[in-house]
Amino acid sequence: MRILLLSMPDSFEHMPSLAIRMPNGALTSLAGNLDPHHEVAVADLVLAQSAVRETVERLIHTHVPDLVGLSVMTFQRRTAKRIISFIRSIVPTTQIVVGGYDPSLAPDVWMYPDVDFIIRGEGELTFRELARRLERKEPLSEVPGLWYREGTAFRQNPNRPIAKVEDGDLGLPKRAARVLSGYTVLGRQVDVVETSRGCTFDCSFCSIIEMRGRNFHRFPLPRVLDDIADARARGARAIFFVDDNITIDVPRFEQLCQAIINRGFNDIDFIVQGMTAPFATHGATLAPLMQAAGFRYVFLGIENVLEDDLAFLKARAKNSRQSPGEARRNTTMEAIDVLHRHGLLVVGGLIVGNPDDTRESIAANLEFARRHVDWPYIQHPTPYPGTPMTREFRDRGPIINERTEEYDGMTAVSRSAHLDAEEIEFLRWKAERWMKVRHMKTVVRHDPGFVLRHGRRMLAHTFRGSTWRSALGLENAREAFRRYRAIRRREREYIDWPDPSTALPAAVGRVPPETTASEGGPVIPLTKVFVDIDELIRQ
Ligand code: B12
Ligand code: SF4
Repeated sequence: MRILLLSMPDSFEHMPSLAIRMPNGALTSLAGNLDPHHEVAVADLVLAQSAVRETVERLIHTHVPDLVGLSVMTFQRRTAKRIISFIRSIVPTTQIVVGGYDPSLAPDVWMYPDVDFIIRGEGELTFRELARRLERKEPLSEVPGLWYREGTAFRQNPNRPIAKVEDGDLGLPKRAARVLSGYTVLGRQVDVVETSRGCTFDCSFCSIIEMRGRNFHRFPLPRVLDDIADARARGARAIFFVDDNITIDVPRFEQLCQAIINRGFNDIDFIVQGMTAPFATHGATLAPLMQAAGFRYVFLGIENVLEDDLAFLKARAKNSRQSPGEARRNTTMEAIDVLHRHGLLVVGGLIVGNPDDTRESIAANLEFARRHVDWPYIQHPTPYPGTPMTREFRDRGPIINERTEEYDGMTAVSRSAHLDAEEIEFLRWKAERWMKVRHMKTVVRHDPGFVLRHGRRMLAHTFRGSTWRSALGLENAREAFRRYRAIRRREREYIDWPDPSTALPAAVGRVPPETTASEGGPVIPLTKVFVDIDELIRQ
């Protein structure tokens, strides 16, 4: 079969595509686990953000796929549906399969005529079986994890059990299947590698538990090293370990660091995410090993610095520890200190705008980020499908925005008891830009060439919406915020194609639209936005 796998172009505020364009690890893993005779192409559309429609059209004409697979997060839902409807307009017979977090956790919204298959949960084995059976024209009713269209209804097969990754059930990702290039973190070619899957915690905002239950599975370390070697041989100079929670097993993490050093892979910049408590507890041995292995950024799931908020987010346990004879204490500062002492940079993951948050509680978190983290990754609580927090939000009623394309974590879509959503977002936006500017010094030291070439555009991106008047305080910051939000809305129009929900009935025969669709106005490529803002700043 000829198979085309696509990840969506949508990116969000903390990952400006000018500086960060990461591959989607799911697609190469799916490709690597298909039977080898299939011809498979992987295209990460974040690499073609300003020409999505043209790129999809070209890929369809070049690869002439029998099956197209899309990987979709919730905030990418609208774009994915538009892309599907566009693909259908050029090749009506191609079969369409969707997978990833949104189709897995909100399958209802994917059961419509343009979609043939929904793969729920882990995808490799289900997808392999689907391709096999389609090719052999065998029935699909025995394929766990698969929902598929039968006439006008969807048949819903039972879930597939979690893969035994420790037993070698899964083959290595197939990076050779990628057909677009340009992956980068601040000018260094970046790749993603998995060392484990799953997490045993149950933070209320996290999708992982509903996706796969509470469990932790380790890939064998020799396989992980082969995977790193493959990414490195293909030019990666930065690698993001996309494990849900690598810090669940610290001794193994330390072995991994040692193995990286032994194999001489420590010329790579590694990025990893984890909880604060393991770093606080084991930092004295773990942090120096990480430093020697080449780790550079650690994404810390701090979530919040106030105990009441941590309780709401169910993130207390992972952020605290208790020594014998002592009261349980928060470990955030200990973790940050030990990482900093060993030259590691902290990306501070915080969530502000929780249902009981006041102006003061948000300010306390923002001030903490300003003082202690290197790069702020501050988000608002977002009701992703199937999470315990979403259920609570639906019961308590604070959700004010159902436009899932804005569920990127940076748009406040719920209010607190004391503040409306827009005010919450404004407070974060106002504080965060300056924290990002401060980090430029560190970036210049590590990647001077990149900053020299792109520094102005990076600043322009961070300050979208601002003018000299607002910078000098001659204009209310809320004006700049209003412009920033308008720019964001336009940026989200990644493909000029109508939403299938509204357009399908009229699109019989599927005629391309003459004008740009959408509430947000015409598509403005990001590059143009940068130039406009540059121009604005020049004035
Ligand atoms: C690494 C990661 C990132 C990275 C890299 C993203 C990338 N380029 O892939 C970064 C840091 C950039 C990131 C950012 C964001 N992320 Co993120 N991220 C993750 C994380 C930790 C791991 C994802 C991963 O690579 N897993 C390894 C691969 C192999 O597994 P997988 O993606 O689950 O794919 C499997 C199945 O889903 C399925 N599958 C996936 N796609 C497809 C497609 C087809 C056709 C098929 C058949 C099957 C299939 O099969 C795959 C193999 O088994 C997950 C959390 C988690 N615990 O998984 C969150 C997660 C995916 N992110 C999430 C979100 C919301 C975001 C952000 C919007 C905001 C945020 N919270 O940070 C941004 C936006 C990113 C952007 N595009 O700009 C949510 C998604 C929730 C949802 N319902 O949409 C998750 C689940 C975290 C959470 N909050 O619960 N993220
Ligand atoms: S510790 Fe991380 S991966 Fe685990 S449930 Fe909490 S947020 Fe999700």
